[in-house]
Amino acid sequence: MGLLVYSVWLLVCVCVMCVCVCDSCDVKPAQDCGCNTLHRHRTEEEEEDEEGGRNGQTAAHKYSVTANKEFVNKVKKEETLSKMLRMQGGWFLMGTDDPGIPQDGEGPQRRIWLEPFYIEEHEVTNLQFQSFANITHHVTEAEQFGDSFVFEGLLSEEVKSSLSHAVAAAPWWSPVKGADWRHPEGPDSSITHRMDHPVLHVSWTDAQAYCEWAGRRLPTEAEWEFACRGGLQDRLYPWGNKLMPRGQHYANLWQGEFPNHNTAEDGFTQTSPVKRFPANAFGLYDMVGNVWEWTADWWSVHHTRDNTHNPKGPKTGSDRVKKGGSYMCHKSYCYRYRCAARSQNTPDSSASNLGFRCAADITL
Ligand SMILES: [Ca+2]
Ligand SMILES: [Ca+2]
Repeated sequence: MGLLVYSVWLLVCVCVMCVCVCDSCDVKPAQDCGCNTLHRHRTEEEEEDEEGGRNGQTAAHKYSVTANKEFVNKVKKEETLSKMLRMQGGWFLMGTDDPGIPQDGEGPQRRIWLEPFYIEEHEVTNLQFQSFANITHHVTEAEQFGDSFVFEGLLSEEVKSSLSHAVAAAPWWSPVKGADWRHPEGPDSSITHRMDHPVLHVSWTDAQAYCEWAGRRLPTEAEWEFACRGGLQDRLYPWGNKLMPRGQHYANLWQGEFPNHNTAEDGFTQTSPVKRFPANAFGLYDMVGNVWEWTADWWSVHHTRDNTHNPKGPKTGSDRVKKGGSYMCHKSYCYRYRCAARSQNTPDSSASNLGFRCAADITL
């Protein structure tokens, strides 16, 4: 009996000790030294490496982390991309026999057949390009070169005083050091309050890279013009022949005297948020005005009058075609905010009024 009582007492003591030790395990180390809060800030890759090592997991675990990251990026990408609208294609009249700027190769007017295609409903925005750059770490050509062209009227006095030279034929353009898509007017500017504005300072190559990442492509010039015309035939603008129907502004252009006085009667001296002006009959925004848009085609001013199917422009060239004009366009010097109008730049050029939108084939 005495032995039994002693055994029970011993058992109770051991249990109590267990509870005490366990209590101290749970609470004391954390309260005493705070060791569990010590860690360095590491890159995601370093964290992945350590996690793999700590868990004794190697290739398989790293693969699942990579796969997870890829999945997250895929979701981010899908959330990022613009809505695309289906264009029916078919025959349409491209160009004009009444060119506003004949030397640009706006004519002759010719019959073009297009297969159906998709095109994005608005210009690619800063927010969208930021997602692309964050995920892919794409470095634009302006960032690589260290400068880009900015309209002088937008520059701060500080940046203006640092300028070395302007463009002889267009003195309102200056190459500005540190101007890029994140800093549209040079190093002292930002896009923070312009995330829904079109991205600027992207070269044709940058635009191409974005569209490729998106699983899309740049529109051909013919596709872009078809989309611009909104089903209307032989009209100047995406909405008709009158620049301001019922006295309303239908595009972000320049009002006043270029280049010294912009009255911004349409509400904007610079770019505007996408979709701020009325869409055309196809539901597409800012086809003319806001920013110029890169197309896939090489530049040529010579076109055949012959009926053509799905033209893709010349096979080679030195410049790429851009369409639609920008917030800087005024009839007095740049009457190019018409669907038939066109202009060009070298594929590595970038500027504070040039952006893009993507298109895609329809795969059934
Ligand atoms: Ca304007
Ligand atoms: Ca545009």
